[in-house]
Amino acid sequence: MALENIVVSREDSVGLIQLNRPKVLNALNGALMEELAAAVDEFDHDSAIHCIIIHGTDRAFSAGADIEQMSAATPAMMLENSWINRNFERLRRASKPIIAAVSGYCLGGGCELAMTCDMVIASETAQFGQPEINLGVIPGAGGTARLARAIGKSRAMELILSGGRMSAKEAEMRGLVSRVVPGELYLEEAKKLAREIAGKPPIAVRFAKESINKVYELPLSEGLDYESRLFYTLFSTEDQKEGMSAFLAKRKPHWKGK
Ligand code: DAK
Repeated sequence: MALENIVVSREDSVGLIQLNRPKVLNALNGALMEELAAAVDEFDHDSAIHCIIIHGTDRAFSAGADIEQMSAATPAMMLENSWINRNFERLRRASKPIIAAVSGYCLGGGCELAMTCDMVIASETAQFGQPEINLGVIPGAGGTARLARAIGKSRAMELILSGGRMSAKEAEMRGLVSRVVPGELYLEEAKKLAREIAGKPPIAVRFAKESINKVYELPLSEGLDYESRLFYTLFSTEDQKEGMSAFLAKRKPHWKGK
């Protein structure tokens, strides 16, 4: 597929996807979402890639869904042609970790995209918000569900109902982002984290991601059971034997992903 809306590259075992509609602040249209989900699928099935980064430009991660594409839509058109939700679901199902490296505007569907990723590294210039209310709608790709879980009901309510924005510093303080770094370093820091994760045993990374995401949605007792089943399963891997033998022998482990 010829890519017109994203740029895909790789650095060793890290897959990079840049949203590439800078003239409209990386507004998410159907074509971009299809390309993005396909690129994530491809990296997810590529055994040489162990971590994925999604980023935009310094000015904007993404200013949300393409308002021009949606403005004349009917409910039937939005439902039938639900390019956002269908493709967000493809991202959510990826087994490899996805880092959102966010700088500048991260609004509406852009904020929902960042929240669909597993971690967010933010530039100090990042601004988060769900301004859909100003357009006569509400967040529709996870904004009300995920933002309230991430930062608490009261602040999510305030942000979504007022259409206001949250600074990177506040997003970090409230747990929406894992780290805020100086503007010129956000992508480098995301790559550093991705390389670190890519150097860990792949099946354990996959299970850790699966467990955190699953358990986040379950009652605690069910979550604990789910986590311990994955934990026990890891004792069937060669990497568990290698990791523990290497520790005892005081040498570096060599992961096989088996
Ligand atoms: N869509 C289309 N174009 C956009 C855009 C967007 N979301 N955001 C910005 N642009 C375009 C602007 O129209 C402008 O184009 P030109 O005039 O140059 O042709 C260009 O990007 C630069 O923007 P500005 O001139 O406005 O730049 P400023 O720095 O002055 O302002 C801004 C930046 C981000 C504050 C402002 O552009 C803005 O307020 N943008 C809209 C932000 C927004 O309302 N985002 C939420 C969109 S609604 C779904 C589920 C969910 C969704 C959709 C479907 N389903 C279940 C199917 C999600 C909906 C949304 O995200």
